Amino acid sequence: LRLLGELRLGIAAGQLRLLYQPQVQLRDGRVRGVEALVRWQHPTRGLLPPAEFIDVAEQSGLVRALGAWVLEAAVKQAARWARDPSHPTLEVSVNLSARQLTAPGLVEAVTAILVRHRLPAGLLVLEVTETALVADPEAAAAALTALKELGVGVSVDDFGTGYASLTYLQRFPVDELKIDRSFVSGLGVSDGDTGIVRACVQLAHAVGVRAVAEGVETEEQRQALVEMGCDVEQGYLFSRPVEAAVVRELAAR
Ligand code: G
Ligand code: G
Ligand code: MN
Ligand code: NA
Repeated sequence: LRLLGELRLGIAAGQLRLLYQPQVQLRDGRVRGVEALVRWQHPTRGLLPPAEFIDVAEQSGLVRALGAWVLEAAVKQAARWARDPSHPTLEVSVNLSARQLTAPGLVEAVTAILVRHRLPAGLLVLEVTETALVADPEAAAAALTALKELGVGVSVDDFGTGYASLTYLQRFPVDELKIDRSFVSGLGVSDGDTGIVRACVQLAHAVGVRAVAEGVETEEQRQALVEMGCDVEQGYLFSRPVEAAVVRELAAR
């Protein structure tokens, strides 16, 4: 509860930060986009990762204020990159909590932020989890359909770890599957994990969406993904989450 109070004040006081982790096209090594990852610069406890405060925020409803801050900051940065002719255009992926996805007014809020910063909708991708989709399928389907009409991309995060059935791939208009890093970490080591990753890539392509592998840490994992025809990698092998200024350098090379 103390943490919750501090977080409420911290959001108002501008203590949240965003780091960005590059997402790289396996075809040509080009940085296609980045995932925005929130951090809290706590006045006494240092830079806190989301594991330390997202759950508390989610349970209390404060996650809506946090989510609104993250969307605003990420879109603002994406618009800055989009105006900068010295490096390629970057898509920016933003994590949505389950509550954010189905809260009334999400689509209006996203629209207003895109307009305010003049960001083409196609440069924003929203990451949702399977859990968020099954929690309230009707509301989720309505939100995703409206986001799709707006031109915003939708990605299913932690794919393979949730409880959604495959029918939701037909029901929900998604553009990308992010294969959970628990499977990617076993690539080449565990036959089971290798088979799961291959099946996920094939499934993504069968329904006409992009396959992204998260948590890619070794050259062996990358090679296996290239052979499977996976589209995009994200992970420590290419880069940890970094400041916006560093993204600029990584994308330019
Ligand atoms: O950044 P890190 O690798 O520690 O992220 C840990 C978890 O926190 C991930 O599951 C990620 O989806 C989640 N997360 C990171 N940033 C945000 C955010 O802005 N909003 C929400 N809801 N979750 C986030
Ligand atoms: O759940 P979500 O996909 O949003 O999680 C992103 C999280 O994964 C962030 O906490 C990020 O720091 C972490 N992450 C990103 N790349 C790697 C990696 O290569 N290895 C590990 N162990 N974690 C990673
Ligand atoms: Mn994510
Ligand atoms: Na994930």
